[in-house]
Amino acid sequence: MCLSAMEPKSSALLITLLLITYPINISYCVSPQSPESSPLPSSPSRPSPSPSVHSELEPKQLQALHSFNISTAKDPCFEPSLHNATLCNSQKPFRHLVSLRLLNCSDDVEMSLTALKSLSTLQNLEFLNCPIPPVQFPDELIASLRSFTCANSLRKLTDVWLSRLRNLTDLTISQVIVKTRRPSIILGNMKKLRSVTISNTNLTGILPKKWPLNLTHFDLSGNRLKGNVPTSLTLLSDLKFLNFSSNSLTGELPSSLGDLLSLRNLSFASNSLSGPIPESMLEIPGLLHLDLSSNHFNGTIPKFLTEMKELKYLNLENNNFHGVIPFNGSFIKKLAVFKVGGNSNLCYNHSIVSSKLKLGIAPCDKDGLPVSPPSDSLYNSFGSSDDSSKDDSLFLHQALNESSPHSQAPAPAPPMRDNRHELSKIVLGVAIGLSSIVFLIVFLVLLSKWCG
Ligand SMILES: *[C@@H]1O[C@H](CO)[C@@H](O)[C@H](O)[C@H]1NC(C)=O
Ligand SMILES: *[C@@H]1O[C@H](CO)[C@@H](O)[C@H](O)[C@H]1NC(C)=O
Ligand SMILES: *[C@@H]1O[C@H](CO)[C@@H](O)[C@H](O)[C@H]1NC(C)=O
Ligand SMILES: *[C@@H]1O[C@H](CO)[C@@H](O)[C@H](O)[C@H]1NC(C)=O
Ligand SMILES: *[C@@H]1O[C@H](CO)[C@@H](O)[C@H](O)[C@H]1NC(C)=O
Ligand SMILES: *[C@@H]1O[C@H](CO)[C@@H](O)[C@H](O)[C@H]1NC(C)=O
Ligand SMILES: *[C@@H]1O[C@H](CO)[C@@H](O)[C@H](O)[C@H]1NC(C)=O
Ligand SMILES: *[C@@H]1O[C@H](CO)[C@@H](O)[C@H](O)[C@H]1NC(C)=O
Ligand SMILES: *[C@@H]1O[C@H](CO)[C@@H](O)[C@H](O)[C@H]1NC(C)=O
Ligand SMILES: CC(=O)N[C@H]1CO[C@H](CO)[C@@H](O)[C@@H]1O
Repeated sequence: MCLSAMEPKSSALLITLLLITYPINISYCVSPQSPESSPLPSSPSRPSPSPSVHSELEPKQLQALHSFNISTAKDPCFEPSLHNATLCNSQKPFRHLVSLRLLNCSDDVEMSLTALKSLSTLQNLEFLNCPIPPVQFPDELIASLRSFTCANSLRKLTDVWLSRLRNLTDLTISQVIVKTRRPSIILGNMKKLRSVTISNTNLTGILPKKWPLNLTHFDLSGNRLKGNVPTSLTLLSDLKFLNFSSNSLTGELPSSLGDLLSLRNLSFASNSLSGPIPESMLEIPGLLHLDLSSNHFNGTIPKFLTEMKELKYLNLENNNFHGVIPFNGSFIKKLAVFKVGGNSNLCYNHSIVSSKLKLGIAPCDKDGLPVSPPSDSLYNSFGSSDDSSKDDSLFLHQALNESSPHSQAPAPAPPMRDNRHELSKIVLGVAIGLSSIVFLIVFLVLLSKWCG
């Protein structure tokens, strides 16, 4: 008698199963948050105001700030205005500026050579959203600058103008046109660089063969760079962050890419690169973020990726990879982002990876080839003796395999997804769900009366 309680339960189970298999996600994303930090670098940390209030900013520097429309009503060394950030050293009798950030300035601000000359104690200079015309920097300022940022400012920069800034350790340029035929003109002279961002600048030409060897952060994304990735890039053994995404790079990655032992984040996304993922990459112990999406990479996906303990982000979608992916479900679930869709010859082993993960690729057949996506005719031929379609028979084979004792995964979701069918299925599902809840309640009431 009490066994009949199974019936509503199993229909509820059926509904749950139906609902679980609905979401269609080409990519598997546990946490879809954007991994990017703000494109604008943060300013150096500000020392807390010291009690020596009587030391003030050097008068010529104060005058220069005034000429830039920066309010000097308050001592800029103690109470820097919010919008035009200033940072001073603690020299006596006068303090000097070491850092200046010009943010959202009006386009009529004039920066005279005299004013800039007086600022040659600056080590950091930032222009953020300052559409003023390009300015000429005096030699004294160029000698002192260590860090220069120009984001959506100064309208246009040239390679010759930039190449004068030889003492820089940090260079950030974004959303500005940079005129050059060869990026080596810019980077060739700046031997002390540690961090370079030249992003969204319509930079053209080929990548340099010589690099500043102490680079740790290198971002040339969103430009029009062409040609190969030179092998000499792999000499940058301190490099932690490399982003060459959204350019027009071609050819194969250098086979010595694994020499970049300090690498954490790597992106070559959205180029026209081909060939395999270099085997040497298995040497990179701390790789966290790997994005090779939207290229023409081919070959199989190497198994060593599963041994990368730190890996959190893996995007290989929209390439020409083939064969069986070497990952199991627990590896994939450990990642924050995993994308392999858009590789038509890639497949997953259904006895190792559940079809519930929605990887956007087909399951493999016995020979490690993707089972072609079954067509609507499957449902028509189901039950009929007509078994002429090879694809359909493969799919049936697949469906049988899924329920074998090897596999913990439930039967695969119907692979064809038609919106009209989805809608009517939802309506049906809701109807079944509601009626079984009603049935369950009635049943429980009856049961409690009968048992009590
Ligand atoms: C590096 O990748 C991780 C993981 O995707 C991400 O959280 C982090 O913000 C990235 N770092 C930089 C500097 O982009
Ligand atoms: C600068 O301008 C941007 C965009 O116009 C705005 O979002 C931002 O709040 C401004 N910042 C300041 C400090 O005024
Ligand atoms: C770089 O800095 C050094 C020491 O401060 C200085 O002697 C040299 O002239 C600077 N170089 C340039 C190109 O300004
Ligand atoms: C780069 O060129 C494209 C197309 O010509 C243009 O839409 C874009 O605004 C340019 N980028 C910059 C930073 O001007
Ligand atoms: C590179 O870094 C090393 C070690 O920090 C340092 O000795 C060397 O001077 C740096 N080279 C340049 C060109 O700054
Ligand atoms: C590389 O830069 C692009 C655009 O500038 C950005 O969308 C992407 O997240 C960056 N990738 C990494 C690994 O930082
Ligand atoms: C990968 O592509 C390259 C160049 O496009 C080609 O020469 C090579 O044969 C391809 N390799 C495989 C395994 O498909
Ligand atoms: C999944 O793959 C990882 C890495 O290859 C391995 O360490 C782990 O034992 C595998 N887990 C299962 C359940 O097979
Ligand atoms: C899938 O995995 C099973 C169990 O590890 C293995 O026996 C089978 O050969 C694999 N199939 C393919 C196509 O790699
Ligand atoms: C040179 C410069 O950036 N001056 C700006 C300082 O901030 C004020 C107010 O935000 C702007 O009006 C100035 O143009």
